[in-house]
Amino acid sequence: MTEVPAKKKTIFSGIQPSGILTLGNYIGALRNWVSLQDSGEYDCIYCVVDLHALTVRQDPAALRRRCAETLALFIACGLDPEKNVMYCQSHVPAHSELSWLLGCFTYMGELQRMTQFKDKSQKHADNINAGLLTYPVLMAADILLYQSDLVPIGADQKQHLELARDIAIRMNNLYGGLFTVPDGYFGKAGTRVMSLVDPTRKMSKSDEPNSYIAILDKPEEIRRKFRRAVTDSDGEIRVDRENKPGVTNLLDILSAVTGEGAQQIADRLAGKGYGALKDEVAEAVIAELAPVQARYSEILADKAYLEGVMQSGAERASRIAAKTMRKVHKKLGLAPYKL
Ligand code: ATP
Ligand code: LTN
Repeated sequence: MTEVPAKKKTIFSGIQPSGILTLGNYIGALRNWVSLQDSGEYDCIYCVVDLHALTVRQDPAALRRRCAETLALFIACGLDPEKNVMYCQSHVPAHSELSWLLGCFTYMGELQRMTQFKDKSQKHADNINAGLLTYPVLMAADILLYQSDLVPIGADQKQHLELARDIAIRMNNLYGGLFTVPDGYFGKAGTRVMSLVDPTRKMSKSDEPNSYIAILDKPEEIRRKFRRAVTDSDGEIRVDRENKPGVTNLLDILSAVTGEGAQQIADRLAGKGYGALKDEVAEAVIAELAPVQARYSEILADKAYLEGVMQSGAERASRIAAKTMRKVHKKLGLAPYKL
């Protein structure tokens, strides 16, 4: 008897094309996505979530460009479009459609207490649009559409994933067996890369350029940004997250890139000045990013290839999504139709 291979678990994750991807995105997300792909244990779906990016004002030309660039960067970081489904969210209309349906099963109170909604409402006080409030519903749609088992995310997205689970459980109770209830998948602890300007905040692509290292920054720029990174005035290289967030962040970055323990690096560099640490981090990051940058230029130059990847990714995603949508239509009682 031939054995039927067990169905692999489905992984889904997304990144907003809201800016140039940073070293934080690379260490905290992309690099982990590549290891998940390489493990061969999962069916992975990686999405450029352009609809989410529209919750804050975007320049249309820049947004259009960044979608393709973000996909090119996925590939440059080592994600293989043959092994994973990779595409742009807006190319699969089922995301928006399911988002509407899930919204009818989500309570205002649940959305209003989301930390990200409160933060972003403060940050964009002149544009507190409904999309900012319903952002987590669209994210739940992304995840539930593919019956995802695992969702690799940073700690900041935990609350949103909890909500996706609550919506799935609520609808499963009402209609029976609609959605897989997803679990979060958190990479190694301590891989939160902090801002170079304010090391108590996370490095973020929508912050000012000096606060982040972009994956595509030139070596000279990387050296300059690390050289001016905020540290402290006691001059001692040691791991101390509370009192020395700047120095600890540099040690963590170096550790994440080289694999040497942060404590070990601190011991090795003890007695040296911050300049030595900054130079070492800069050179290690430059070496880590060099091959990614080289591949990126090649991929971006081949427009036809990139368009093909986008197109076939969207087609593969649409086929999986259509299965869930048929089930949802049927169970919710929407009138049957044939296309
Ligand atoms: P924005 O600044 O637009 O809010 P962002 O830079 O915070 O964006 P996202 O697109 O929200 O990035 O996140 C994409 C993925 O990268 C998420 O899984 C997130 O956890 C991870 N990530 C983002 N910034 C960091 C960071 N500084 N350290 C570790 N992981 C990060
Ligand atoms: N909200 C996430 C991006 C995101 C996402 C998703 C992540 C949108 N949809 C689905 C995982 C699964 C963020 O800001 N990092």
